[in-house]
Amino acid sequence: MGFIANDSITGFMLKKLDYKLKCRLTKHQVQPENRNALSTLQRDGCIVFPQYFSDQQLDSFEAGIAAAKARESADTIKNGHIDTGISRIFDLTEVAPATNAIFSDPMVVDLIKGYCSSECRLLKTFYEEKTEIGVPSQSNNTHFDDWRHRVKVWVYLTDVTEQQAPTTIFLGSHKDHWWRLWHEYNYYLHFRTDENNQYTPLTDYSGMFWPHEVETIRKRWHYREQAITGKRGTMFIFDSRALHRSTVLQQGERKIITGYYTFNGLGL
Ligand SMILES: O=C(O)CCC(=O)C(=O)O
Ligand SMILES: [Fe+2]
Repeated sequence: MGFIANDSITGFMLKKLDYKLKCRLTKHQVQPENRNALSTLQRDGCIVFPQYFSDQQLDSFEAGIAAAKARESADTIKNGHIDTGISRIFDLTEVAPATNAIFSDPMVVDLIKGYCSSECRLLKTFYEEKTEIGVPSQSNNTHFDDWRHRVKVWVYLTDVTEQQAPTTIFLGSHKDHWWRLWHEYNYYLHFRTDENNQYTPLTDYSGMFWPHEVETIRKRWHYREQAITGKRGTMFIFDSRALHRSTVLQQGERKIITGYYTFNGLGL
C-alpha cells in the first residue's frame, strides 16, 4: 500500500480496518453465564460489579501491597506519573502475587476476550493511591485513551463516593461514530511513544478534548456522563476508547488496583 501515505487520514482508516479485521478473525465466544455482562459492556462501554471481591480477598491484596511497600524496591515502586496527586506500585501481580486472583478470574478473562479478541492480553497491572485532596491532574480533561481496545479493570480498595475521585464515563461513547474519526486520526498522527514504547511529555495530551467539544458532543449525541461510585470490593471494567475523565479528590482517599488489557503486541 505504498501509494497511500501512512500519515494520511486514508492511511489511518486502513490501519483501523486492519485492526478491526484482526479482532474479527480472532473472536472469542463467551460462556453463556457471561453473555449478559458482555451485552452491557458492548452497550455502555463499561460494566460495574458491586462488591465483587470478598473482604478476605481484599485483605490478601492489601497485605501483598503493604509488604511490597515495606520492601521499597526502587525498581517496582515509582512515585510520580504524568498525572499529579497519585502514587503507584507497578508490576503488581509480581510484587503482590495475591492480586493474580483478579486478573486470572475466569469471568474477567472470558468477558474481556469476548469483548475484544482471543488475542487480548493483560498488558500491565499496578496499584494506585490518590491521597492529595484538591489536586487537579491532566486526566481530569475528558479524553479517550486509544482508538484500539484498552480495556481497564479497576478494583476499589476503598469506598469510592462522589467525593472520592470517581472516574466518570460517557456511556456508549466507545462506539464507532463519525465524530470520533477526526479525533482518532489526530491521536494516530500525534501520539508517538519513545523507543521503549513509553509515553513522552510531547504526547501526554493525546486523545484529550476541549471542554466546548465535550459539551457539543454530549448534547448532540445525548451521552450521559456517569460517575462510577462503589463500595470497597467493587470491580469496574471499561473500554477506555469511551470518553472518560478522572475527578479531583475532595474527601478521604481512593485506592485501586488496576490492569490493562490490549490486543496482543499492541501495548503502550
Ligand atoms: O483515574 C481515573 O479515574 C481515570 C484515569 C484515566 O483517565 C485512565 O486511567 O484512563
Ligand atoms: Fe484515560
